[in-house]
Amino acid sequence: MPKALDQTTTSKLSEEGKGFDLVVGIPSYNNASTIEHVVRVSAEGLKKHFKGNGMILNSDGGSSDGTQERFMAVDTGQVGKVSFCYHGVPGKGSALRAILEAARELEAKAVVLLDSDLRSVAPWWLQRLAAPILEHGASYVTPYYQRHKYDATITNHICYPLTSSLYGKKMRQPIGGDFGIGREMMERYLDKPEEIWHSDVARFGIDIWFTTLALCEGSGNVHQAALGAKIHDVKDPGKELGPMFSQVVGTLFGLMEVYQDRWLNTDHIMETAPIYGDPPDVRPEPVNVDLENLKDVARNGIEEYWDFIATVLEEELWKELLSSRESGEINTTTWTKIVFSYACAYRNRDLRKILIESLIPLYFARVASFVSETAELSDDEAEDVVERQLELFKDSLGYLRERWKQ
Ligand SMILES: Nc1nc2c(ncn2[C@@H]2O[C@H](COP(=O)(O)OP(=O)(O)O)[C@@H](O)[C@H]2O)c(=O)[nH]1
Ligand SMILES: [Mg+2]
Repeated sequence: MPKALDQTTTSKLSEEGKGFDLVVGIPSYNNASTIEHVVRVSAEGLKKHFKGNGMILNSDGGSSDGTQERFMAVDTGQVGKVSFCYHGVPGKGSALRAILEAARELEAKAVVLLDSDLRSVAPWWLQRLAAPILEHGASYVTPYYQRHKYDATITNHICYPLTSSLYGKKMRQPIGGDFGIGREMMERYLDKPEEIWHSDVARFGIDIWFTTLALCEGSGNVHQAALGAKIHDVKDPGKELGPMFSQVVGTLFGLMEVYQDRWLNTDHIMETAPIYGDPPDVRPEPVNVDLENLKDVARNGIEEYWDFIATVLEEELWKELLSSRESGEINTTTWTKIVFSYACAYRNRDLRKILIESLIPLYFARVASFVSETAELSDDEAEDVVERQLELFKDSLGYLRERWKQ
């Protein structure tokens, strides 16, 4: 029985037929100005690469700007589409749960998820995200984009190095948002207990939850799809990043406990998940960072949480932070140990809120340091810095394991 879909939507879906090769799912919340392009491109992609054997779904969070009307107004020819409002905790995760339930009703072989604020999406993205599943036995596909060196900082400094080193599979964009999901993982996600959908998984924790479960529970391979540039609505880090950071990082840390058997006593050889397709030659749009402001925010936050931070970190590590308190920057070595220490502390449910709050200024300081360090570097050269940071995470797993067992 679907939980995030109402009866009306379920009956509407039952009129559409069953057994589609591909369902494209588009979550939205007030994306009227951008969703039409995503629908048009999806229809084109389904016709061109899947003989039209697919459907397009829109799972909306109760938009007040006419997003659903815009979605429905697009002429998609023979490709069917349905727009609905999901039920449950408001958030991206609930929207995606409803899409997976709908895809199960439609008996789709695979689902491709596309954000409704994408501008760079092209018809061939559908092929890249779905073919590894439909033709090569993959269970799950993450996007592989070329991004500007200052874009995707939660990914670069936490999700990518932590997820890759813990679970032994390098996936460059574990929270990229545009995913391919096969039947097996669809069922696994939907079979999880109801309480999951009352956690941050119902919000922006969904991406890292999808990826981590695919790595830890999936029986097939995980792949990456070369998609070129990701151009979408940019967020103001100062205003909008806080909730997203806490939902993503909180979910990631929480999953480390669930899947500790996968990393606590096992040393993986870290391998890169296969990249499907040639990365197109694109230059991502530059992201501007106000470095002085970032350092200020970092310094102020570190000051505010200084005493609490002292309770999380070992004394020696905390002392290393004395200079960061002045500079508003944190180097890779110190950062790695901070992340590991915080992950260990996160097992204490009572501290979770303040842990994440106090990690945010430290993370800003790491980003500030990265920005200074790579100011004169090209995107490719900055990428080497990200790779070296990942290597350091991997080489420091002993520190994490020791602290975890204390
Ligand atoms: N239905 C629904 N969709 C959401 C919600 N929040 C975000 N989304 C969708 O999830 C996708 C990603 O959100 P976005 O804000 O662009 O996040 P980012 O690209 O990861 O920074 C977009 O398609 C949003 O419309 C929500 O509360 N409800
Ligand atoms: Mg976006």
